[in-house]
Amino acid sequence: MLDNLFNPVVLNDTLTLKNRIIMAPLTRCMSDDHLVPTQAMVDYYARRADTGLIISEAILIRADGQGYPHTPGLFTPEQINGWRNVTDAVHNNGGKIFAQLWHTGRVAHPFFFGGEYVLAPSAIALEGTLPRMRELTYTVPKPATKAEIKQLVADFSQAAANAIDAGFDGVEIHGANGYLLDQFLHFNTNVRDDEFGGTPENMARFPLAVIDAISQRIGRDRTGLRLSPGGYFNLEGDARDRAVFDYLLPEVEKRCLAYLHVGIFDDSMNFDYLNGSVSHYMRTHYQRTLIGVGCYSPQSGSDAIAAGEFDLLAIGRPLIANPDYVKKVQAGQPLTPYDDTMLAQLI
Ligand code: FNR
Ligand code: 8K6
Repeated sequence: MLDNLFNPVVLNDTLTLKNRIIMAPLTRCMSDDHLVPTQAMVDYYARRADTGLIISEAILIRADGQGYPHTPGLFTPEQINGWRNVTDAVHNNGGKIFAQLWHTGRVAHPFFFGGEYVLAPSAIALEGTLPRMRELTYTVPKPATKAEIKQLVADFSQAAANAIDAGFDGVEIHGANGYLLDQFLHFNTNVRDDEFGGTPENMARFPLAVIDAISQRIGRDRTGLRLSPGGYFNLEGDARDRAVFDYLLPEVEKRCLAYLHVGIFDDSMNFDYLNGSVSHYMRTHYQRTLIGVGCYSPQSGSDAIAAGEFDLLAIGRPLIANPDYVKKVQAGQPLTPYDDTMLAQLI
């Protein structure tokens, strides 16, 4: 009884999706040395065009946002052209694709862009070494000045315009998983005492400025957002974060975006300060279209949609293992299990 996964869904006047299965954003570290998408990436995305919506792997809005090798960008003409090949191929196969716009903040490393420092809300370093680059430790970031914050807003907005130029159907603002926007939203990473820190209104100011700039630039119908109220990746949650998201979610709801997307790897995780799972918390505070994610099977995802826990189901790792995920689920065929060795290659 998975029928509800295959109902078309109207997001707004601009966008209708052919089913409720969304490809989750998945960083694959496969772009070329200029951070341009390759032909292998074109083919990889084109093979997944039967999902209701593909959300691209996180894409850098500018060079100093880079924290992992070979993650693609959307800030040079070559990168925009490279993405046009991807969006054309997806559209030719009848699919839709959003670009996930990304700046890693303190998770960036000067190694990648030849800079002197990385920007973040506050001078609090992430502990440990970079994944896949074990010899590099994270640096103490430079707290962004007001002028630098203004420039970041402008660069997010420009990247969104570049995404539309490149043929994307819209963008998802990456406000999740401990990267730059999320760093402003958690007390663990934001100890500012100016208008960007200290209170929920202040901590939400920069993320809301990015949301407003992008939705004014390309239209709110084409703007989605991913958030992680539970701190679980690249930063630690704090009971005080609850008030930040209690304030932010109604503010986001007022802005009538295309959707809001849960940022989590496993939705069975419970957070004391959210009184349960992240999706449950977000559903309680947000009534518009919500995308759930995190270790769901077709059955558990379909059940969660039927129970009203969220409206659309994003699938990550199973779509790495099964390019034909939608077809297999629809035909009741067994899925190939995911394992981490599959990250070495784009199938
Ligand atoms: C991710 N995830 C992720 N999230 C995001 O917002 N942007 C990204 O670029 C990535 N990249 C990424 C790479 C890899 C290899 C994995 C496994 C995950 C998180 C992803 O979107 C999703 O939330 C989780 O994978 C949970 O869903 P599944 O895999 O359990 O269906
Ligand atoms: C966004 C880019 C990152 C690419 C690396 C993703 C690697 C995924 C491996 C799964 C790790 C799961 C971490 C979940 C943290 C839960 C902590 C309780």
